[in-house]
Amino acid sequence: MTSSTAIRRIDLRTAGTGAGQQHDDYRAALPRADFDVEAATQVVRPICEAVRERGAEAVREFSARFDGVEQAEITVPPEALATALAELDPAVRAGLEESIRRLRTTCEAELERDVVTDLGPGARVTHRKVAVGRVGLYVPGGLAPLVSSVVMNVVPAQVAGVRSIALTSTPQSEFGGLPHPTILAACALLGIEEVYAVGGAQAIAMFAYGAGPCRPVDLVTGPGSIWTVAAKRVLRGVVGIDSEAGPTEIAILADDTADPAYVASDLLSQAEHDPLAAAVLVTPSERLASEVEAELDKQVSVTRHVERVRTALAGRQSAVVLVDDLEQGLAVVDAYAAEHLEIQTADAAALAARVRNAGAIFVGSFAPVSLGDYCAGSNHVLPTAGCACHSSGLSVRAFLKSVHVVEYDRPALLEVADHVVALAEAEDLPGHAAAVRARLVEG
Ligand code: HSO
Ligand code: ZN
Repeated sequence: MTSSTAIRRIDLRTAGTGAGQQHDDYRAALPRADFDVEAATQVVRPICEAVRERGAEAVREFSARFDGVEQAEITVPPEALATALAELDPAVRAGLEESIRRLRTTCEAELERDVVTDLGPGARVTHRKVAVGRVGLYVPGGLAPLVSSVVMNVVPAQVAGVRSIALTSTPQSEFGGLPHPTILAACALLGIEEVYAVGGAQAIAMFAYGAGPCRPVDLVTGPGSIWTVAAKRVLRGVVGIDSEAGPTEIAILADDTADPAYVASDLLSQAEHDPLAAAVLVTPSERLASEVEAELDKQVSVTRHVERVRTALAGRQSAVVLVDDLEQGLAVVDAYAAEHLEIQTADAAALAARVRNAGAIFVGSFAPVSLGDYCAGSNHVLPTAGCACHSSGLSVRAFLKSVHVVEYDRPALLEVADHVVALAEAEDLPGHAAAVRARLVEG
C-alpha cells in the first residue's frame, strides 16, 4: 500500500523569489478546495425566498428535509437551556469558563472608544462608537458540536454592548430536534436566552427576514458550511454579515528546527474538521517534509475521524510545499492568506511580524491552532478562502459601528465656507453652495 495520507507535494523551488515573481503566481500554485460558493448560491436562493415569504413554516420544512427533524417550534425552550447547564460536565464547564475569561479580557482591551477630533476652534468631528442593535449568531452543529463557537460569537458581541442577541444552531434528531446540549449549556452559561434550533441557509434567512418568533436582526456572524456562507452572500445587504468563514485551513511555515510530530499533529487537527479542510506545510527543508509525511502516516492511522482527515489531506486543497528558503516561504504564505498560519522556525517572531495576510498567526512551537480554537484569548471565527487579504477575524469591532457627529459653530463654518462653495460649484450643485451662503448673511 502507498502512503495512507497521500498528501501531495508541490515544488516551488525553481520559482525563485526574484523580481517579477508575482504573489498571484503563488496563489495559483496553491489551489483551494472545490468550494464553489457562487454555485451554492443558486441552491440557496430559493431557500431564502421561501423563508422570506412563508417564515417559520418554511424554516421547519427545511429542517425536516435537511436535518431530518420534525419541529413544532423553532425556539429552544428556557427549561432546555437550564437543564443543559445543570447537566454539563464540570471539566467542560471549567474549560468554557477559562475560554470566556481569556476572550473577554482581550475583547475589553480592544473595545474602541469614541474618537473626538478638534479641527480648529468650534469645529469638531466625533466618531461615536455605537453597538449594532440586534445580532444573530450562527453556531454550526453539523459535523461536530462546536460549543467553542458559542463563546467566540457571544463574548465580543456582549463586550461591544449589543442589546439583543439571538443565537441559532443546527437541530439534531438524537436530541429531540434541539441543538447539542453542550451548545445549549454554553448559551446558558453566557446568559443567552433567545436560542433557535435552526441550521443551514434557512437559519441565515430566518435572521435576515425574521421568521415566526425570531425578529429580523441587523447583523449575522459566525462560521458555517458552504450553504451558510452562500446564504450570507445572497443576503448581504438585507442584513450585515461578518467575513465569509467557510471550511477551515491551516498553513504552517516551518524550517529544520520544527518538530515533525508537532507539525503533523497540527495539520491533522484542522483536517479533522471537514473533508474540505485544507492543511498546507510550506518548508525549505526536504528532511522536515519527509519526516512530517511519515508522522502523518503514523498519526492518521490512529486518529478518530480517519476518513474525514484522509479526504482532507488527499484533497487538492492540501499539500506539502517545498520552497528555496524562508523568504520565498513567507511570500507563499502571504499570497495564500490562510485562515490560520503557524510559524515554527528558528526566529518565528521576526518572521511573523512580516506576514501581512492571515486570519490569525500562531508563533513558535507552543502556540498550536488548537490553543486558539479554545483558550488563547483570540477569536477562532476567521476569514477563509483567501479572504484574509481583505478581512479580519471576528472581534468587538465587528459589532460596533461608528456614527460621525459633526459640530461646527458659526465662525468655524465661515472659516471653511469659501471652500465648500467652490467645491459645490465645481460639482454643479448650487443648492449645496446656497445652504452655506445663507448662513454667511449677518443675522
Ligand atoms: N478551527 C475552527 C474552530 C474550532 N475548532 C472550533 C475547534 N472547535 C475554525 O477556526
Ligand atoms: Zn479547529
